[in-house]
Amino acid sequence: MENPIYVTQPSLPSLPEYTQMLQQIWESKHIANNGPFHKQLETELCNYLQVPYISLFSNGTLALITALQALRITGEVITTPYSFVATSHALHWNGIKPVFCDINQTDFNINPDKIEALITPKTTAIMPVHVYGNPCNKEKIQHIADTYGLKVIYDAAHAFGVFKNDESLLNWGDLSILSFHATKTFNTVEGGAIVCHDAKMKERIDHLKNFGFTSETTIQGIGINAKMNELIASYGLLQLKNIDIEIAKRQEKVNLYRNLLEGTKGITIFQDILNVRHNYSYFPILINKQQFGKTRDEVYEILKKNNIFARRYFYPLISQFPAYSGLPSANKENLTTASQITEQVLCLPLYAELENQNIERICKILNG
Ligand code: T4K
Repeated sequence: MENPIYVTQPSLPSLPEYTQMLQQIWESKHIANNGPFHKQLETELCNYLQVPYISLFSNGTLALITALQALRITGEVITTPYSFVATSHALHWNGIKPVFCDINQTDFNINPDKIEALITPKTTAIMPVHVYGNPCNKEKIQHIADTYGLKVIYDAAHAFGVFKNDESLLNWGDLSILSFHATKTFNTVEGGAIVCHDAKMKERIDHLKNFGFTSETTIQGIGINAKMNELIASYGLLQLKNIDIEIAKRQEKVNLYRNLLEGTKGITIFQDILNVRHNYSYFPILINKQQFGKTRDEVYEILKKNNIFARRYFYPLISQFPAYSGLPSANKENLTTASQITEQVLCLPLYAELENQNIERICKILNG
């Protein structure tokens, strides 16, 4: 039996270089709480991502939870059911009701044409997700937000380094959050960030992620502990040095998949979007049983038998989990596109060190 192939595998920094950085941390004994590597990583990320302010977090979920706190969001928030469950959990942890909106067939993102009908007097914000790093329809979403006085928080967990028309997606809306989890294109083992537009908001977020402390003896607001430590920040600095190579290698893998699967009946593959610099975080395909002859789940199982662990991101829909399925907006009839895609999607293995021969093997299985 061949070695297992997982949906992803993290790229790791050079161990000798990391050891050197650890040596520095050991000597300084500054291991947490806004240390020198933490500050340096914030600065370097702002430069790389072309954003004005960034606040590092210990993971993306806490960044989401804190972003909602920072904007004092309450009531109802319109969001997508087609995401990782953390998107809605962050709302729930803030006592906010998620209101699920259907998605587009083309990019898997929230369908802006369906948002307005979901607005009630309790709606305070829209929380879209740039699914797989595909840019949301910023213009339409912002227009609705401006018309109804709503905030926009982008869950940009998949959108590290994605640009549209040379503009970073992370500058859209009121706040954007990132995840640096081990499974992401840019990983710091665990980690995340909030991107914001002004110094005052950055200060507020920095206080919130540090229990609410504004000075040694003053607390403003009830914060949480969501800080990134020096061991992780230094690891992040090394990862950032390699990020362009990481993205380029992923792009090569995606191109190979596209060449090998182009024309396979019943499998939909997706091409790059015009004027978008992608980060190739996932390689989703859609499997149409009528044309392909097998269901998505059958394909998933066949791959598994071959020691290939593709993942059904995102199945089930968030709205199908028991915690959310009782909400009126979870009704499948209002989520027809999301309900169809969640049954057809399969994310094939994708990571920088994935061997071409393994991609060929996966495609051979798919091509029968
Ligand atoms: N918003 C969105 C839209 C998100 O997608 C996510 C996270 C968040 C918010 C929250 O951000 P974080 O709080 O996580 O920073 C994974 C990740 O845990 C999660 O970060 C990610 N989205 C989600 C889409 O995928 P699982 O449960 O599928 O991960 P897991 O552990 O099964 O890993 C998948 C495969 O990756 C494994 O089969 C093997 C490989 N792997 C994984 C890890 C952790 C490795 O090779 N090495 C590793 O260390 O959720």
